[in-house]
Amino acid sequence: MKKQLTRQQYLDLYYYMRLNRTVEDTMVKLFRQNKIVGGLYSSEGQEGISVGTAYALEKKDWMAPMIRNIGALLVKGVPPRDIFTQHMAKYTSPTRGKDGTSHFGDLENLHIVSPISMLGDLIPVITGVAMAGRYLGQKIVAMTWIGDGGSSTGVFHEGLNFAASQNAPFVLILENNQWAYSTPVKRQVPVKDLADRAKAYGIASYIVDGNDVVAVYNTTKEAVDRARAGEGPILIEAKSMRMRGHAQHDPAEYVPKEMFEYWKARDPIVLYEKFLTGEKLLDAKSKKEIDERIETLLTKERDFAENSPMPPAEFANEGVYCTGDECHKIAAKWERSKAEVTPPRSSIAAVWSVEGFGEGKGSAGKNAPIHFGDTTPASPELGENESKLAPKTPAKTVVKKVAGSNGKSKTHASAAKNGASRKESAHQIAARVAKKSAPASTGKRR
Ligand SMILES: Cc1ncc(C[n+]2csc(CCOP(=O)(O)OP(=O)(O)O)c2C)c(N)n1
Ligand SMILES: [Mg+2]
Repeated sequence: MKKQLTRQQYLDLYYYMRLNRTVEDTMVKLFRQNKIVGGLYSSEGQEGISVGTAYALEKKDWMAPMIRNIGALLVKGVPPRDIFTQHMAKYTSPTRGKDGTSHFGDLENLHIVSPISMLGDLIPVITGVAMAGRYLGQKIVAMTWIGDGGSSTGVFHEGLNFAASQNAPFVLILENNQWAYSTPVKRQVPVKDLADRAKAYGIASYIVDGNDVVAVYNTTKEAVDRARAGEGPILIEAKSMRMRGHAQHDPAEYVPKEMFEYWKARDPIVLYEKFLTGEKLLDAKSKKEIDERIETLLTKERDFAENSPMPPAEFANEGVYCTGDECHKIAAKWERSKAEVTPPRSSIAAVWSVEGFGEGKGSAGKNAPIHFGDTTPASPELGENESKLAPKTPAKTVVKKVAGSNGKSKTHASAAKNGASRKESAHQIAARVAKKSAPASTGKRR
C-alpha cells in the first residue's frame, strides 16, 4: 500500500468500508426478523472493491451497481435509509415499495442507473450512458461491475466489444470472488486471469488485489483518468473472495473451509486498519469516533425504515409503467453547443447514404427509399413496396432553386452547405448526399 492520499481521504475509505459492512450486518438482523422482503446478498470481504472503485469517480460521473455494490451506493451519496427501506419494500423507499434489494437508481442527482438482474446487461446500457455523456460534452466516465460468472454471458462480450469499438469512456470492474453460485471460477473459465478477456477487444486492463482498498482506489483512479482522457474502455479485474453464500438462503457448504480461512486472514477491513494504524493515520480515539458516527447514523436510519409504512394496497395499480413526465423527467444536459453536432457545422451529415442508392431501375430516380436486398421490382418503374414507401414529392422538387446571398439562384443543397438554409427535410438531405456521392447517373443497376 503506497501512501498517496490525504489523511481525510484515507479515513473516508475506512469510514465507507465500515459503513458498508455495518449496513449489511444490520440487514442480516432485519432478515432474520423477517423484515426483509426478497433475497439478501452480502458483499462481506469485497467492501474494498465497491468503496475503492466508487471513490475514484467524480460527482458528475455515472455508475450502475450490482447486488454486491452497496458500498458503491454509499460512496456515491445514497443514504442508508434508502437501502433499508428498499430491502424492506417500504412506501418511503426509492421505488415506494415496488421492488426489493438494490433495484433502484437516481438519474437526476446522483447519476446511478438501477441494477439489471440479467447479468451483463448493464454493460451495453452503461456504455450508452458513457457515449451520451461524451456527445453532450459532459466529460463523464461511466462505471459498472460484473462478477466472474457474469463475465461468461454473451452480452458481456457483445457489450465490451461495442464499448471498445465506440471508444466509450467506460470502466468495467470485474469482481472475481472465486464463485458464481456454487461454481468455482476454475470450472467455468479456462483462463487464469479474467482480465485477459480485455485482449479480445483491444482494450487496456489491470489486475488488482481486491482486498487492498488503496490499491483498488489507485488502480481505478488511473483507469478513470485514462477513460476520461479519451483512451476508451478499461477492464479491471479485482481478485477477492465471496465470504458468504450466494444469498442468505445459501450456507455455502460447497466452499472448502481452508479457502474461507485463507481469505479471512486477508479481510480487507482488518488489513486496512493495520495499515492506517501503522501509518499513524488512525488511533484509538479516531476509531471510536468513527464507530460512534456509524452507530448513531444507522440507528436513526434503521428506526426510520422500521417505522415507515408498507405501500397502501391501491398503490399496486400505480407506477407499474412509466407514464412520461409525471413518472420522471429526463432532459439532456448539454454542455456543448448543439450547433457543433448539427449540420451544416457537424462534419457528418445526419443522414445515411448508400453508394449507388437511388440509381436502380425500380428506385424512382434519386429520391427512392433505401432498398436493401436483391429484390426484383414488380414494375419497371417502381417495385410494389417501393411505390408504397416512395415519398410523394417528386425528385425534381427536392433540388429546388433558392435565392443565394449574391442574388443568383442556386440549389437548395448548396445553400444548406453554406449554412444559408436549415430547413431541409431528411429526404432533401438524403437526395443531396446521394447526388454528391454518386457518379453521374447512368440509370444502370449495380
Ligand atoms: C443472464 C443471467 N443468468 C443467470 C442469472 C442467475 N444468477 C444470478 S446471480 C448468479 C451468479 C453470479 O455469479 P457472479 O457473476 O460470479 O457474481 P457473484 O454472485 O459472485 O457476485 C446467477 C447465475 C442471472 N441473473 N442472469
Ligand atoms: Mg462470483
